[in-house]
Amino acid sequence: MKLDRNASIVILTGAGISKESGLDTFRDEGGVWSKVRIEDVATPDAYIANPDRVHEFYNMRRAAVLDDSLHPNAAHAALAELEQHWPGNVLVVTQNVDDLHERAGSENLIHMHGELLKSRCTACGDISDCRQDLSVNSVCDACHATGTVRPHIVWFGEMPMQMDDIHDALADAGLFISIGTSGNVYPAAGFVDVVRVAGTGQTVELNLEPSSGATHFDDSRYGPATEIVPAFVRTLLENA
Ligand code: BV8
Repeated sequence: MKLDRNASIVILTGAGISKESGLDTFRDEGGVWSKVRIEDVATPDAYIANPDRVHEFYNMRRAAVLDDSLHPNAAHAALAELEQHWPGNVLVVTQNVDDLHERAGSENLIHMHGELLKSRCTACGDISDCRQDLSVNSVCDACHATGTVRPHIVWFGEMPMQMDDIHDALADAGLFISIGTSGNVYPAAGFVDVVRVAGTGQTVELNLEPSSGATHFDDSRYGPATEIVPAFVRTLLENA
């Protein structure tokens, strides 16, 4: 792959990049959505209907992210190294709500679906770090309201975060890399087409197996992220 050394690179990641760290994906066998229904735990209506159920779901997932046994893997580390050594701009747009990219050293990072380790107050909008269970009895540290603190997560039917910034970056990207995502959830699954329509960027899929959008990519590598991502980053940096 020939790429101008000053080209900007946009990388979309999904649950597959965190799988080898020990976090479940969503749609693989035994994945998150095989245990609970999206309609019961990941929509605004679910939260209104049964906030305790939704808090329980995210408290469990937050505890998994805070577990001492959870660490970034070689794929997260390779993306941080690319950001550090690539001459052009590197942006990671993650659908993941864990903090493994940050812990691996990625700094230019957008959590388009929110973050498990943050909470948001529906009364005053305050966004705070959150490393403990939330419940309907949680009190907002900013406005002191009770029962208004929700997970800072983008549920189905809600607008993902920083979409303008993401679209600006996609329009300028010389290379778009999609890693560890099944290409089922929009608008993230449509980013490859934004780059193709802009006509300036090459597109590559790095995944365990072809995603729903596999045919939209110029190039692809298939295998475990901890193998194919470091190998691909090495190729880019050797040619930089
Ligand atoms: C919105 C919450 C509009 C946090 C999530 C068309 C256009 C626009 C919207 C829609 C549309 N059609 C339908 C919609 C609505 C909906 C949608 O896309 N539904 C789908 C199900 C059809 N989209 C939305 O609602 C979005 N909002 O459009 O708003 C709007 C407009 C104006 C004003 C207001 C609103 C919001 C979407 C965000 C929803 N929240 N999560 C949480 O609980 O985690 S999405 C959920 O799926 C996850 O968060 C995850 O981020 C996301 C994507 O999943 P993946 O990461 O891809 O994981 P998956 O398991 O599917 O795949 C894993 C992949 O990894 C596999 O391919 C596997 O092969 C691979 N893999 C496994 N192991 C490895 C590996 N790869 C490498 N190595 C390995 N070892």
